[in-house]
Amino acid sequence: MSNRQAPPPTLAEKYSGVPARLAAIAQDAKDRLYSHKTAPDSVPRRGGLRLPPDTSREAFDEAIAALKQELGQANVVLNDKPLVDGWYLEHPNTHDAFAVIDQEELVSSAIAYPGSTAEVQAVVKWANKFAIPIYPISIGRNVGYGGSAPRVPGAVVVDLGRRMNKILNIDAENASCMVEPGVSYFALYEEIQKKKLPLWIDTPDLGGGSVLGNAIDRGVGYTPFGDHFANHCGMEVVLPNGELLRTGMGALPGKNGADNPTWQSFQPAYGPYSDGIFSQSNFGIVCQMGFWLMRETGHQSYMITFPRDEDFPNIVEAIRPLAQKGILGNIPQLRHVAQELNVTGKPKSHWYAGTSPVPREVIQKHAAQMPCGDCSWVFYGTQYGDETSINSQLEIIKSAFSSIKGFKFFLPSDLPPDHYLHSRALVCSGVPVLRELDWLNWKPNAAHLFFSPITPTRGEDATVVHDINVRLHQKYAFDLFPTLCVAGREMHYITNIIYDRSSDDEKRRAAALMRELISETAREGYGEYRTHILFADQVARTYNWNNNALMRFNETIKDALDPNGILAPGRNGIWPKKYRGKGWELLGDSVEKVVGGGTISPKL
Ligand code: EUG
Repeated sequence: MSNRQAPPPTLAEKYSGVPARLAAIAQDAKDRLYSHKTAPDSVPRRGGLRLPPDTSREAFDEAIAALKQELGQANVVLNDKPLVDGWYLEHPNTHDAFAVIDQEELVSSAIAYPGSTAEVQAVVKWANKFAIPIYPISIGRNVGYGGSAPRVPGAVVVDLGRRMNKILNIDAENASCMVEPGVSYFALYEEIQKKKLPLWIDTPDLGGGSVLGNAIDRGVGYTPFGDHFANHCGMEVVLPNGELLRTGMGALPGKNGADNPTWQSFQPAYGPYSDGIFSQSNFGIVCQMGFWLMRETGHQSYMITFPRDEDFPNIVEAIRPLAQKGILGNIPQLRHVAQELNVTGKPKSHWYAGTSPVPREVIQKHAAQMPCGDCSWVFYGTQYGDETSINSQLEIIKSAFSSIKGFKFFLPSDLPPDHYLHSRALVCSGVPVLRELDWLNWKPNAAHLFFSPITPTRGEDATVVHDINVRLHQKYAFDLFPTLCVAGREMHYITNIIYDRSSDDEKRRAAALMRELISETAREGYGEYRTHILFADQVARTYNWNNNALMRFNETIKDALDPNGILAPGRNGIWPKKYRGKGWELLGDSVEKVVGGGTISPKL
């Protein structure tokens, strides 16, 4: 690579850095991404410091001075410098690095860095006293869903990860751990290797995220422990009034002031199971969280290709019984062959000269020359256990797919060393990597949005959602990149909408595409499991059965726990009383309308 960028931070240098084993890969990824960048690193701020809603500069300065008293001068920083998007390993905590609307809209006024749970409580009490909204982030790598950006412009971002990044415990006997918000998958993995423990972590496709943050956003990984929220055990939470709560067995004090010995062993304890309300919500700040770890085991990843686009429903039908019987022990991915092109890290222009979506026959022509061959769907699976067991599982799987004519089975040894399957094999055995960053070489200045509906694992339902995606991606002229994470009863049908963040036209189309995807799939009865903060209002309002009973319930909880409405207003579409009915909700075409100019911040 001719243009060498400054080296990305390593884990030894920074809690959010990359392990030494991936330093060279990270450098290459950075160099490649920056080689496509045509936009400047930053532009001068037009608006200057963005104040919290209804706050004068004078009141803000007084509040900030008080916060500095609590946390120390160095641990409160004004967000008044030019905004730098950076990239995955050097990401901002000031704004959404993948801004869809004006870069200066989803911005904080300041960033606070608490160093302990007690300091988080102090920040919360401060926010109540000064009526300033706060927005907690763990590491801030919720890429494609808003990153580290607050939903309310001018909120104070509480960056938990920078000073709260300890692995508090790894219990090798119980196969569990307890972490703070700033512990990344990379950091947890490296610590377990260092201690030579026979344990696996579970990582999502990219390893730089927060273990705690991903779990409370109900993210997904790819070992048998891939449901991150389901595999957590115990939380310590600061409530919006500053009170401190332990959930599960943690509520029962251990002997002589110790933590309860079963805090990481038994999830629900006694009484209502409260943990769920602290996921995808704005009801509390999770400062510690326990996780179950998997015992290491044998594993074998493989790839199966299917020849025709129309095989799609039959593939889904074949997967369902395999998953329900537990033959598939993890969450496999089913991808369209278009992804075989983009996971090479080569730009779209390498494959196709036009600006329209790459035509199907062009994808076909290229795929025919690649290791996957001319195919349509690619299944990435992994089997677990000892060799004999894996081999018998693989026979069952091949036999199940044999109803689909022309399927082809590949082991990693059948494919060249740079093929994506080798990366999949790492992720599916709990080794966090960076390979998925290659998607972002598709376009110059690339950013992306995830559209993430849930469908039953049934061919008919999956086809409805897929057909909507095919049609609407064509309508808005985006390449369709579906990745399906398939379980026995449901699948996460994820599409990655990749746009050039220097183009208002692309951003407007991406936002319009999202909005129409959400509304069309909802009309058919399907809903998203997670979404970008700009679409949270729309998604939350699709869950409106019985006159919005669920949202009214959430609002009741919100108002009881957070009467002043200081904690992450608008997160997951939940607005505190103070904000409701004043035009904060982004519904209809309000996101598209403010692309290229305008504000999402009405008067309170
Ligand atoms: C992916 C999967 C997700 C998600 C975002 C991205 C996969 C990308 C299952 O959830 O939310 C390759």
